[in-house]
Amino acid sequence: MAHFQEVSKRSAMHPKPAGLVLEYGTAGFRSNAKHLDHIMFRMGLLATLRSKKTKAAIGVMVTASHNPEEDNGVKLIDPMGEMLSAAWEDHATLLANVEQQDLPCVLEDIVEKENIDMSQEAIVFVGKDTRSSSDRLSQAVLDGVCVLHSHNKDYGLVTTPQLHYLVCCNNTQGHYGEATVNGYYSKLCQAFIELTKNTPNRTDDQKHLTLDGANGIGALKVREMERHLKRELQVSLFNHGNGQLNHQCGADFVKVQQKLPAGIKVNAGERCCSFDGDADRIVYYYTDSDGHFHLMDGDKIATLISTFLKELLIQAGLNLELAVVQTAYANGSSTRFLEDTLKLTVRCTKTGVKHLHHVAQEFDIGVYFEANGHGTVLFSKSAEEKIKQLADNPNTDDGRKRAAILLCHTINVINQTVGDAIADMLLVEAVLALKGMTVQQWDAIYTDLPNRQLKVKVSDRRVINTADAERRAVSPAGLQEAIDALVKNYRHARSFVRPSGTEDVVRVYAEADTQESADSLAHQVSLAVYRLAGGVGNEPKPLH
Ligand code: 16G
Ligand code: MG
Repeated sequence: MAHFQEVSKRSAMHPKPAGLVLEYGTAGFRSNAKHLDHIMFRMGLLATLRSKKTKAAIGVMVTASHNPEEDNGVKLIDPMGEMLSAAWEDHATLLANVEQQDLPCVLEDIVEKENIDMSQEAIVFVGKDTRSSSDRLSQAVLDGVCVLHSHNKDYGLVTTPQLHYLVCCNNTQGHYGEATVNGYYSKLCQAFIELTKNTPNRTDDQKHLTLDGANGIGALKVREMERHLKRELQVSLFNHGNGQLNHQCGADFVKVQQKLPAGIKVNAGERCCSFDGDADRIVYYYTDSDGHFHLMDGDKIATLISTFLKELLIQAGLNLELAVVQTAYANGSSTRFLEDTLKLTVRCTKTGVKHLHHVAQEFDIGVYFEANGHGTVLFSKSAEEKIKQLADNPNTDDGRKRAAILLCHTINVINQTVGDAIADMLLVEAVLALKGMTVQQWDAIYTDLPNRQLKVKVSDRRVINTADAERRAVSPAGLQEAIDALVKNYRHARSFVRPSGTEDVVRVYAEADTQESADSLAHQVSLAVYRLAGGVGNEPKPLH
């Protein structure tokens, strides 16, 4: 226990509320900020152990993303900027829930199990979002880091993807970029300027974008980035911190409500986008002259980007496998377009960024997006090398060279460590500029099938188990058969249910040829869940 004597004393300053049990879920720990002080301290400890184990910098981000202002959360970032490995998620849950007197024992167990050399130096990078609780909570993380005598770098206010980038830069000795926030802006903005510099017909309208910053960190950081863009992109920023975080604004609100966020002023036909509270999600939209709202969600963003990449690969004459990774929530029309029209490999995974990220790593180029706007593009090392060699080869003909150079700049504008609203925004803007495409033309690539998402409360959502990337329910008995029978009554229909990883509910998704059908199917499937999976409260009511 010798290593952890000080921890024992210090942890008394970060008491665990009696009876509180939290789990390291799809996006780390998340709860009301009042309950998180001990979690933060303990994640400071765990990050230090992870750093000793990996002999690399580890990130700790304090944020609750799109949750309301009163919540907060924390997630750990692994050496290459990826999400914490699954085995360590279990350590995190264990450490979070142990009573204070047993904390040294659990730490010893982790050290033993992971064979950690405690004399190894450690370094932990800490970042936070703009929530009023984030300051206090990131101090608690730093307290945990310091009690184990680890080095730390407190980056203060940064977006989640910026911290992922900073960790990756540090651990690749600057190969991925300079490990500063300024280094991030200059890498992305230089690539953006290079991409757009040969689009002489780009009008002022095309250079202008309206952005809803969700009153969060993304807004602050876009302001900071502006001078690097040299007016090649002019952003009208709304919800820049003048209102409440995520309240009637932000990517989650716009995606779920399918309407404009509060607090923005925009004319019909103008291109807008929304970030979420920690700027790792983005959706685009516009309203037409009839006042109809048009959403370009993660599926449409993935389609635009993969169309662009496929064209460049053909122009460059490069034979690299390009694949798109989606979840069950991807609109059926997007999957059909990607497979049938673009002739790309499409893979479906379980919900949660880390699942998509891992599958995308299997391809030369893996585009991954969740419908809710989380996503990025991954290039394998060998794909990057082939592209660079082609761009640098003096014998490459002009057409192929131009395409290879554009691919090089595309690689640099993307944040390959994790989905990044700022990087994705710059990439989408560059693609629209290069293709001379309006937001309306982009929207028209395919038409979404009408769909509906509902939630059902049940006494224990763990009774629902799924298979086939959450598209089929294997328990409780009879549920999948009931869903199959209902789906047969509608045209172009599909439906699935899954237990939420972030809320105590079962989620229901349905799509069909008309909105009425999608609504009716979603309701009937909700009833099946309610009846077969232990629904609580009132029976779900029809939507109409
Ligand atoms: C988390 C995930 C997100 C996923 C969502 C699903 C990350 C960084 N975030 O926010 O990818 O879409 O959970 O929530 O992985 P649900 O399980 O409640 O439907
Ligand atoms: Mg987020």
